[in-house]
Amino acid sequence: MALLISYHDRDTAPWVEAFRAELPQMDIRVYPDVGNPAEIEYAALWQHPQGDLQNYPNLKAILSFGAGVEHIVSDPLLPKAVPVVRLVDGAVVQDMALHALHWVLHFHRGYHQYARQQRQGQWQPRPAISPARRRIGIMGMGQIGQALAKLLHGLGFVVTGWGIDPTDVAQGIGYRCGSHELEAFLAETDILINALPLTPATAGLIGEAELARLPNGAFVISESRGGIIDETALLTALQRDHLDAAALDVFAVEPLPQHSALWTSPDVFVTPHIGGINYPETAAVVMAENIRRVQRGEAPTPLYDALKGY
Ligand code: OXD
Repeated sequence: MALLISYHDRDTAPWVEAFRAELPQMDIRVYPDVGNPAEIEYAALWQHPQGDLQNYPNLKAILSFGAGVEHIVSDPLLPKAVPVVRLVDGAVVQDMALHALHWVLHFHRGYHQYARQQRQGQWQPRPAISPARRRIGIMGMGQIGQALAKLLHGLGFVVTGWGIDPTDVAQGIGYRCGSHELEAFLAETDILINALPLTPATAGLIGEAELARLPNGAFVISESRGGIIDETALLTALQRDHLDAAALDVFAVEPLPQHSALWTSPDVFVTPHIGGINYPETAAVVMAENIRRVQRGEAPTPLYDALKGY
């Protein structure tokens, strides 16, 4: 019985240590030192070499190192009968909420403008509004969206979520759902936050027409996946001053290509997909518990749902 770790571009030593602490009986292998492929029963993956999963005839579960699983399910040779398990770790949920909160406060208080003013040696307090007059729209009300909504609502912001399906939200938080409510949701959003998973239903969801629905001077924060907000349309809306600024942590292509105009736009803040940090000491606990569930004959959770696309 072995667990294979295939974690693209990461130091796997802390992960091996964390999994050993959680699963002392498990033989842990790190790709490409797979050993006998027939012994691999579990695979923990982030951007594995496509087609590789075909080599393990006794796989019982595939565990993602992230909440998103498109890096796994896009593999055309994915073994269809093996469950794919998303990673929902409270520590990452909290980090993602804090990442978005950072940018909300940054834009809400105009710190991006003060940074510019400092470079020009300009002492000029700017007009400000209270949180109670700032409308935050969160696309995607999964665990991250819900945690963020509660945090922002608690700070006095006006918060509305949007999602594809109906869902329950905490008291005081608004919710709109479905494509027929997207326009209205965007029209009443001063700071738009993208916390949606990338699925066939969300790919390219926010293009030129949708960005045009946002009020003049709106802000965009994207932290779940690129490919949902059209980057060219976003740049155009910023250049035309319809939008004020954007903070992007995720991109259609990662790493963000050197030639991308997003790097040099004065209105765009680029971070390299660091919104949620994956800590081995918390994530391995969640992933190991899922492995134990499979060993006990129970379903791991949350499972990738091919119909929903995440
Ligand atoms: C994730 C990520 O999917 O880190 O969790 O992007």
